[in-house]
Amino acid sequence: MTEYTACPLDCYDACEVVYKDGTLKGTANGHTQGFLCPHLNHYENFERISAPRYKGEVISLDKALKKLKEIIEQTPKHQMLHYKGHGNFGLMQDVTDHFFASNDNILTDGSLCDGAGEAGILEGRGSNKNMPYSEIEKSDVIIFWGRNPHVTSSHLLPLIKDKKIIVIDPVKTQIAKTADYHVQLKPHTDLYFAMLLTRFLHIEGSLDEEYLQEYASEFEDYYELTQGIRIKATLDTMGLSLGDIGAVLELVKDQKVAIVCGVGIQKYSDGADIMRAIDAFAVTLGLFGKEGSGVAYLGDSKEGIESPFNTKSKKVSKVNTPFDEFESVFIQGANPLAQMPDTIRVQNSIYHTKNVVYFGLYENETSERADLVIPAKTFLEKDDVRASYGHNTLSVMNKQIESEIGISEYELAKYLCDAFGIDLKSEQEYLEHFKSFGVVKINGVFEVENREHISYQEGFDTDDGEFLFLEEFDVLQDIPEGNFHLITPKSAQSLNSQFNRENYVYLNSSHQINDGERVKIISKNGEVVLEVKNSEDLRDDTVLIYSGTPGVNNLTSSRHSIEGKSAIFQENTVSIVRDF
Ligand SMILES: Nc1nc2c(c(=O)[nH]1)N[C@H]1C(S)=C(S)[C@@H](COP(=O)(O)OP(=O)(O)OC[C@H]3O[C@@H](n4cnc5c(=O)[nH]c(N)nc54)[C@H](O)[C@@H]3O)O[C@H]1N2
Ligand SMILES: Nc1nc2c(c(=O)[nH]1)N[C@H]1C(S)=C(S)[C@@H](COP(=O)(O)OP(=O)(O)OC[C@H]3O[C@@H](n4cnc5c(=O)[nH]c(N)nc54)[C@H](O)[C@@H]3O)O[C@H]1N2
Ligand code: SF4
Ligand SMILES: [Mo]
Repeated sequence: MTEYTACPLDCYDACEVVYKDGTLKGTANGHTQGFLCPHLNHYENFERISAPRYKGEVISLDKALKKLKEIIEQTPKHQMLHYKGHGNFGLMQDVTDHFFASNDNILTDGSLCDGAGEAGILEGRGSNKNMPYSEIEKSDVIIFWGRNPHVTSSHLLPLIKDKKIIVIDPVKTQIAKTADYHVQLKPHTDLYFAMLLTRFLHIEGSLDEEYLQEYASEFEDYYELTQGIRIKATLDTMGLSLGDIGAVLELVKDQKVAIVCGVGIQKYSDGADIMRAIDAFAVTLGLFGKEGSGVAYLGDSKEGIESPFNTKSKKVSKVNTPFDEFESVFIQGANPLAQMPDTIRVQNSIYHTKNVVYFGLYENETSERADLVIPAKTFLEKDDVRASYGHNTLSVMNKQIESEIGISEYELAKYLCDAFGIDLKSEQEYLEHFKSFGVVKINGVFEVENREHISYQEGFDTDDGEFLFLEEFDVLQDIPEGNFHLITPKSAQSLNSQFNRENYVYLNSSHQINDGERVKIISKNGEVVLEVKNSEDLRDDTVLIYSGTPGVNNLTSSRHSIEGKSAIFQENTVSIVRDF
């Protein structure tokens, strides 16, 4: 048994791990550099579900599996839903899709995460090929645009020590505090900021003309579009000045620039357009296809890896899933009762589902509602392979320990496939299949073979190889008086709803509400009561509640983004009520 495995969590870093004498450490080679993060450092201290239960009563695993089989048998095929989240990023997680798809049940599509931004990338570039950490490391200047590296990608930090840093974020994040320049813009105004940067780059005569001729010949039309923005009025609404634009342009001109975007920019109905406007700025600077330059976002962690599993099925969206149309739902690696938008809708809808099965590690809102609870094995107790959406490493996850608790995804799928007469290969064959997409590179790192380090060197993947610019946009509207932007970024203490969850609403002190006072936050969709913490890192028009905070999604809407079938967690504005 080798002591090497990898962190299973939904995280850009996808760290490789050594498990020795009962402790987890980062591997010394590669970007992990011997360090993990609080989630993995304390991984084995978090209390997990230790036994299956049905209707509140503890039962044996055998009985739980029989019960599951019975539920599936008794449910009409199109009333059986498999809802899968991102609790574990191992590629073997999808083995259960194979069972449910082959059994003619329903799976989900859509995104609670990066879907809107990805749609914008696909429209502009024709494909979503990411800029990996190894290229970010070669840049001179980094723009962290709606991305919080100290919290969500801390292993990037050692790679960018001596670089110029620009941060574009409504919050004065830790990286913003030491950055060369911080643009603390109003939430949901990035589209205008990106378009203005492009317009002024042209005015200053700093375009990469040759590059535009070859790969983005429609630029003049786009420039005309950017002229539709009323500069002064727009900057006033954003809370910025011309000086902010000048400062950013000064730092990026004639440099190798990596624009490192996160999901913060695109949790809006027009998230695709926002991402596309940022891409357009990068195109205007000629950043694609060159070493140490480009745009990093959440890549597709499965890029370059073919699935061996059958996943062909009818699908319903995971953003506004109509649970009430299903007699039974099997929920794996997810906590939809906290993490889906519009929790009140979700609660009302899932109330009508006769059999809710939860297959996971921890107790939460969803396990509490579930009729049948089946504990999973942790990543230390099963074999797997994972890839990353931040870099190109393919990590083999070797089982480290045996445990009496729970069942792995493969074993559960095997039980069901045998029971329903569906073909399933051996676990080893699937693991070998996934490993076959990797190759050892000169630096010794095992990487996904078909992923490029520098993408778009021969132009874009659109029909004619050219970048496709946005053709229209809506004029910036300010939010109603007395309302505030709600932003819901990631917390350092939790991974969405896993581990230590936050319980606060963060406000700027201009509200003159003391720490510890409980206030009611209200949106069009619902309300939540939380204790206040003041933070000078916030703008006075912005209310912050971290993802994973119980009740945060009472406030969010289950509408989809215009493109990308994605959730729009930050579209709703909120008001604050005291003395309720
Ligand atoms: N510790 C920890 N790590 C995580 C996670 C976690 O929950 N905890 N979750 C994982 C997951 S699922 C994901 S998808 C990634 C996401 O990781 P990130 O991409 O870093 O995502 P967020 O923290 O949601 O948002 C990043 C930044 O966007 C800013 N922001 C919010 N609204 C706007 C806006 O309108 N414009 C701009 N310019 N910025 C804005 C926020 O203030 C925040 O600093 O992190 C992963 N890693
Ligand atoms: N308001 C707001 N809501 C958000 C977000 C936001 O920024 N703001 N972020 C969204 C984003 S980006 C994402 S990705 C989603 C994430 O939403 P979810 O995918 O629901 O993620 P988690 O809350 O981390 O819950 C994961 C569950 O997986 C289970 N689990 C962990 N490991 C395993 C395993 O090996 N096997 C099995 N079977 N189960 C396991 C754990 O018990 C845990 O309950 O949330 C979204 N919701
Ligand atoms: S930084 Fe991310 S990948 Fe690394 S140990 Fe922490 S959660 Fe896992
Ligand atoms: Mo995510």
